[in-house]
Amino acid sequence: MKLVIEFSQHMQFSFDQQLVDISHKVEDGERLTFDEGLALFNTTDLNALGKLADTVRRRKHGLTTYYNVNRHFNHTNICVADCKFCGFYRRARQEDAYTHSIEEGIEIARSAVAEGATELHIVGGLNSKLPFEYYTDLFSSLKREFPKLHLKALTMVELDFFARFYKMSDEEVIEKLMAAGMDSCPGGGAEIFAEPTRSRICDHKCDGDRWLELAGKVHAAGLKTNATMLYGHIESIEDRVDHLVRLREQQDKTGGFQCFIPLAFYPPGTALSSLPGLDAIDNLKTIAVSRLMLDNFDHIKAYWVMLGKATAQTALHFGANDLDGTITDGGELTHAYAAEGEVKMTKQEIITMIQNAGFEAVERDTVYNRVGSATV
Ligand code: V47
Repeated sequence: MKLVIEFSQHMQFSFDQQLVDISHKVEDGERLTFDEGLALFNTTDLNALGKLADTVRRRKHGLTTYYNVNRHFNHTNICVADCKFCGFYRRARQEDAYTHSIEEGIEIARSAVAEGATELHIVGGLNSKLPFEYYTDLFSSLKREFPKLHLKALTMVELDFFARFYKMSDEEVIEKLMAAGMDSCPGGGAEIFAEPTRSRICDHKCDGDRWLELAGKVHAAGLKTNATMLYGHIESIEDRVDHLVRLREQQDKTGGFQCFIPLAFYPPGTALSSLPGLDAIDNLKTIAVSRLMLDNFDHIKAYWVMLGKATAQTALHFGANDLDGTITDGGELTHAYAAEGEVKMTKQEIITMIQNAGFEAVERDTVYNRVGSATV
């Protein structure tokens, strides 16, 4: 009770009266409404917003901040979609279109494992030149060579494409990929669910309801998935809050999301390159509002590659409890959206970043089991 009173008194220093009311709900662990989500985004009182999100973050995780040792493998950049925000994809006939062989995938995994990676993050374009067996062979070959390497592979958009293109049921696609070695799914492809915004930036992709439906089916099959939101392009604040509320509703139903990652749009090299991109204030606000709205998500990740290191580190005080990974040598997609051009960190760098922010660094595996110790 004392905490509530103290916290409420703090909030009286806020010049935004709406945050005072919201703070009472946050203290009582009550769910915030759509309109309260809008109010959080619209506040200019960044300190009060950060304090609220930090309260929830500390209640859930104390000082613990997670990172992992991982690597991205982008098997192909050939894609039949035409997403306006993407600087990675190519058409099959373009000179710099590529598809990695399974042997190349194994070599990339080998060097990642040698550097201590516990996770391979595998995503690529929607490539109509590849047979479904490419994926099952890739996963089973990787598992044969590296049985302990966690394959966090394929977005809901890729699974949707497989079901339609290879004419299989969703369940069959999921079952075959799991049998081959898919251990969990990353959160990409969610972009922004709200229409007409989604159609304007990625009209060849499955819609928001379908993305959520597939996530539910993967959860039902027993795998964890992540969720993302691409923001800072042409979406409205209402679109962002709608996205968070729809994820929260899906999580109530199937419970398999382990982590939410707001992805800051990086315009260079995309069809939307004339847009200005994001500033630190909007990035920090989006992390904080995500933490406050997604009461049924355990983890909020500040993805340092897209946020930049300084903002990601600051985000640990705005509700984030995870920085993603060392990435060792990011795949081609990672290079396409890296805000500061950097795609890898050493384990010591990431630990120092967390400790200098006043938190305790914990290495995790993909499904948030602790691995190793916090020192190298
Ligand atoms: O779906 C593409 C986004 C996503 C750009 O699950 C862009 O742990 C910014 O989902 N600017 C792929 N973003 C990356 C992704 C991800 C990354 C890290 C961890 C996890 C996880 C997932 O990247 C795409 C799209 O939303 N994206 N282009 C761009 N120019």
